[in-house]
Amino acid sequence: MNAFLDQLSSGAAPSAGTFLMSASPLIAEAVGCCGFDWAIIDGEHSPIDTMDLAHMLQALGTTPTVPVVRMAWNDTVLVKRALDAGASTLLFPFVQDAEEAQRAVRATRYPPEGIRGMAGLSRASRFGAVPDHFKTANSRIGVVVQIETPAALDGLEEIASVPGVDALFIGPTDLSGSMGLHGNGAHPDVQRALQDFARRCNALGKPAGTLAASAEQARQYGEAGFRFVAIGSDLGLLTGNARGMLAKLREG
Ligand code: 3PY
Repeated sequence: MNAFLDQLSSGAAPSAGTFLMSASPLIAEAVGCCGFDWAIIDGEHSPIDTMDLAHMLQALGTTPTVPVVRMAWNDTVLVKRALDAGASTLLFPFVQDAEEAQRAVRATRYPPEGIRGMAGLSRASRFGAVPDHFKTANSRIGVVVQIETPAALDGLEEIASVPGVDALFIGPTDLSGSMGLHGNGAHPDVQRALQDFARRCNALGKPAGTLAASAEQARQYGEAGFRFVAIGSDLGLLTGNARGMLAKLREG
């Protein structure tokens, strides 16, 4: 009932995505035409607001790439707006314990399972055209929580066991920051933590995801048991290629 979760349960591991940070529906559509299984519309580290989000969802909706929306924070009001705009899979940054995971899940569910506010005329209900929207919407929502600190790793089993937590994503950069390693996701201690995370998620029967810097690293993460891996971002692909091209030109 949820396109992202369906991919995780049926696709060959790992499924491949990328981050969309440019707040551009045109770029979202272009990326969606490249063959990614899914793309994370990044509401945490970009200027994307709710209207940008609605337009980017419209654009991705014309492509086979499934949208995941990363919230700026685990905030009930922001969740309500993202879901009303038509998001159906949400990624929650910086979830620290089971209570925060529970709060995230509850924000995504209409009563009685949760506290999502009810509005009849939203993109989510096709402006009222989806029959029984309020009764059926809960079963279409996917919740992915992001693990970014040693404390969250300590409580991984409790967080993953919260009903409604469908998958877990480990952020190598923030994890390295909280480990005192200054954003160095490639540090051996961070890489060991990632491997352990994937192993434990698999033991719990929950799909593990992360971010890779390259296709080669994404393949290695797949071998380590990750089920979904983002490779870079629209801005990273653009700036990386631009800098590489100019460096080649200027050394020649
Ligand atoms: C991280 O690597 O910390 C992330 O949050 C991915 O964007």
